Amino acid sequence: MTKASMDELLAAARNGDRRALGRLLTFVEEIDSAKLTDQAKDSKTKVIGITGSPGVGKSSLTSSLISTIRAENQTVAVLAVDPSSPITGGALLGDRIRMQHHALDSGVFIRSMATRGHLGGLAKAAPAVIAALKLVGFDYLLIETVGVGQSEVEVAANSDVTVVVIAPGMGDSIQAAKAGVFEIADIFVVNKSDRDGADASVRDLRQMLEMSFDKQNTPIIKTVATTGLGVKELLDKANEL
Ligand SMILES: Nc1nc2c(ncn2[C@@H]2O[C@H](COP(=O)(O)OP(=O)(O)OP(=O)(O)O)[C@@H](O)[C@H]2O)c(=O)[nH]1
Ligand SMILES: [Mg+2]
Repeated sequence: MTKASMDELLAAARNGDRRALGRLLTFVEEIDSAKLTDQAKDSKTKVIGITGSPGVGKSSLTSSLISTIRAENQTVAVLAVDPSSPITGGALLGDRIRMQHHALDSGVFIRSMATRGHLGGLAKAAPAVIAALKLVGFDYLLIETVGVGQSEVEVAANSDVTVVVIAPGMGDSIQAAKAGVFEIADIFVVNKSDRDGADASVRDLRQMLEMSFDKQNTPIIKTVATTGLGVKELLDKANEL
């Protein structure tokens, strides 16, 4: 594809042409991202990375964030990165089902990517796709990845705000500490706070943060992604940072 036709696709995508946007992203997946990333650096898009262990509710939270963002008449793109691991191999389908009620909304654009063997975290082509979505000018870009080691770091590098999601009773706060997630979390979310143990998780996290060198003030927000409880607070906090 020539530079001219790429610019045409970008222009059409900016005008809300979803088919052009789809083609643009397929194209940018093939090219070197450095130039696009540079072009996108002045973008006003707020990029929120959402990571955490399998099943903590990242997709549900993403879906709830979409509703909250749309209620404020803002536009949002979502990049759901499928870890394509045997454990969470069904994630892509599950995500589609969870998010499909947003599919007909012209202010929402959802793209899934496979990691294609790239070790943990973001797909190799993700930075280019992220840059393209920023260039198109969505108000928000939400990036969901499963937190498996390297991925959190990659999400953080590509996001303005990194949200680390845990759920009560999964030993996650301890895991978070081990995995060095503290380094990259701008906000912790204790999702599934309708379940027992949410307050204990918040306490554990707070205690660990207090012992840390420079993370004492990291916000911890309780959410119930399935009902939307706490999600507006999360979005407001992300906008403050
Ligand atoms: N009780 C309760 N269940 C929730 C909440 N949020 C999500 N769930 C449920 O938890 C399960 C997993 O939710 P997902 O949103 O798919 O979690 P995920 O982190 O995206 O999962 P993977 O993408 O597979 O890593 C689903 O059955 C959700 O309905 C919550 O706040 N409370
Ligand atoms: Mg998911």
